Amino acid sequence: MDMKPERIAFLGLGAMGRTLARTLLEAGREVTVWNRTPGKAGDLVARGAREASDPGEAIDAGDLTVACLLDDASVRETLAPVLRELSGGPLVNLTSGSVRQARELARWLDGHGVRFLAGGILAVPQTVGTEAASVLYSGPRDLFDRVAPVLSPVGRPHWVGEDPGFASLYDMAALSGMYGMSAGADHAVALVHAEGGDVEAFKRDVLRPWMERMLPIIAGEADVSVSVPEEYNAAMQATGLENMISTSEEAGVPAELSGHLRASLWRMRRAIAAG
Ligand code: FVH
Repeated sequence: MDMKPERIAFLGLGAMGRTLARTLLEAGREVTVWNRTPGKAGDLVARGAREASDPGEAIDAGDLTVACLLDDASVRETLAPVLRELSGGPLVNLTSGSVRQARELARWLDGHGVRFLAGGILAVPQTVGTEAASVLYSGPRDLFDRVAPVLSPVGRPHWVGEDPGFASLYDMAALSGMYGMSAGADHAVALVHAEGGDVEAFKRDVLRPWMERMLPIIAGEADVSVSVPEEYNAAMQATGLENMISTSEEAGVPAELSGHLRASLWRMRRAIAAG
């Protein structure tokens, strides 16, 4: 692969795609953009991007193609007519999708001679290009080593393995953790609100400092097994969870929000039953 890192073909100018393309331009990359619906490239063109009228024209102008589209279906729809242009060249897909979709996409592209790196963006448009952004990649390590310095301005590159499904896997798993934390915080606030507590003071003085102290422990001890560390008193923990569920029921907080408590209680009871 003879890649001049600064020449990037960028497919997809949604909220995320536009931000990524702009960040790469600002970092001095040469970017040719394409979007299905014309008219979204104006500010990028003003910053020095070239606008292509179809994906093939963009791919021809770059040494590295990056796709950031809505979903797997839109990626396939966009790439199917231009597989010949892509052949031999590297493609990075920063479109979110499932693990199976990423593996099947990799097989499909491999069958057409396209060198492929799967990606998962752990950022929102507002954090792209900042310390808070990272991008997960999976696929051939040598390809990652070449591509990572080119795309690093958008977010810290992090390779998670050869399996093309792993970028999606780690992305979706990390998001699941985040949504779980968010559901937990919503539940806590709903309890305080339902019982007449001062929600703002609770968030500021109790919840936030508590969650900050607990985060390293939660992240470090998360476990796929249902076993409980020896030092835990499982019966006491189960009683604590029952108290949390009773508090929710008494406060009339919707059961959906306490689903994670019931799941934890189920795990704890299984661990107790297993001795
Ligand atoms: N925005 C975010 O906060 C999240 C952060 C984490 C990662 N996601 C994923 O990034 C992908 C793109 O997200 P986005 O925010 O840019 O999404 P939209 O603003 O909705 O833009 C979608 C683009 O996809 C194009 N598109 C849709 N369908 C097709 C199709 N059939 N063929 C070709 N292009 C298609 C759409 O084009 P248009 O509607 O303007 O013509 C936009 O360029 C996504 O996977 C997130 O999950 C973002």
